[in-house]
Amino acid sequence: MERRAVSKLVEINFDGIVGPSHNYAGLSLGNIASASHKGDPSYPRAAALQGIAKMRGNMERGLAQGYLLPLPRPNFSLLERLGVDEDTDRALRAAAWSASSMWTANAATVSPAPDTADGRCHLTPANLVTMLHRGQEWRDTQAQLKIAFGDRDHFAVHDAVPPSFGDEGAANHMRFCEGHGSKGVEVFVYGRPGGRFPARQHEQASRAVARLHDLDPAACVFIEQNPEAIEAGAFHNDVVAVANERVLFTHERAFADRQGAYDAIRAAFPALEVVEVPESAVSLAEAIKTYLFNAQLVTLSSGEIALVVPSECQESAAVWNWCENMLAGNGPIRKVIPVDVRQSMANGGGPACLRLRVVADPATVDARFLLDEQRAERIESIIAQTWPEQIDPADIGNEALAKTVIEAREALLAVLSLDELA
Ligand code: SUG
Repeated sequence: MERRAVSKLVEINFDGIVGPSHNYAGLSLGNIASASHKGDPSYPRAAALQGIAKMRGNMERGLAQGYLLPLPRPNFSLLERLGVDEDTDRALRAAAWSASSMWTANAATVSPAPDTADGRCHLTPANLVTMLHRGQEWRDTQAQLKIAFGDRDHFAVHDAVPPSFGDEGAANHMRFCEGHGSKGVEVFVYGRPGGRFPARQHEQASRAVARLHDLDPAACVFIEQNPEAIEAGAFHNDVVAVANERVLFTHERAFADRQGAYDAIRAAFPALEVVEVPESAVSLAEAIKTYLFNAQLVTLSSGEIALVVPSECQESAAVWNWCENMLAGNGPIRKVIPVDVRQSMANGGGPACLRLRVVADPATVDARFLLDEQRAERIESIIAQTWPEQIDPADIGNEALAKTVIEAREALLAVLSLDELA
């Protein structure tokens, strides 16, 4: 009986649906794409449809797919608490309008049931305290997690780790395992402050999450991110490394102590297979520009491992040559699949940023958060009808736009029967 229950565990990717207020406000210091697109017009409808197309693609590949809903924006309570008025700096106002919850890799850290002492899947929302516009997310995110994963026999949803220990969730967390349903080794990657850009993941936050999830200390590894990578724009570790089952796909310069990091993971997980991209083939700068590592590394139903990369990777000779050479060899990654998420990419969010991985039996998850053909069509149709086509930076703060954004989200909640999130 027990064995049968365990075999139902699969990886479900919960993508963030891009919210109707998606815009480019240049809010994230250390995130090069966000800074360089500051002030550009944004296209929320196209952005959200790109996201749905990515989800559909993964669903068609046989992968279990879920989603999380956009959070309520503008956040009037934040505007009030900051005393924002007409003369206030635009960035402060824009924070309350940010659609940044789309990047659900920062929604929470997830420890699947086989890894935890009580045999439940544990989720800790990320406090995201380093950035004002992200720090407003966690309570509303937690409210959704409590509904989606409300079955207490199978899930535990915690409160965020208290400040000042910055926690950015799954973007700085990797899990190694023989199969998603078997016990894994969880790797927490943190940054040390002191550089030009903020180190958004604090070691103490990572350690607190591991304790809260009651993980086996022998199956936890804590690794320092390379300060040079943060300096080059890798504000989260998932910009330079990604893991799936036995495979670590990483840039040579992702970790402060490269060999020490591999050795530490291998000591806890001897089957580790490292696919490392050397600086000589793809520079750190090129990796960050194309987001080669901000890819979804997934196991297809055939058992093959595929890398779902941003289409920007195809436009870089260095990156694409490396991918082609890799496929010509006989390494563990057998397919590279480009997807167009350009609207998200321009704010520093690739395919991996847009999803939160949860290993669970889909039957234990609230079905209103799971994608199927019918829900995909409904979501697309609401987006096509109600999401603003374009937002110019000067529109942020505009009352008519606020009304459009609020109504668009409410229409989506209604069609998914999730009005309790209104
Ligand atoms: O937190 N960008 C997000 C991108 C998050 C990417 N997530 C992962 N790597 N997992 C961030 O920096 C930009 C918003 C703006 O500038 O308008 C932003 O928040």
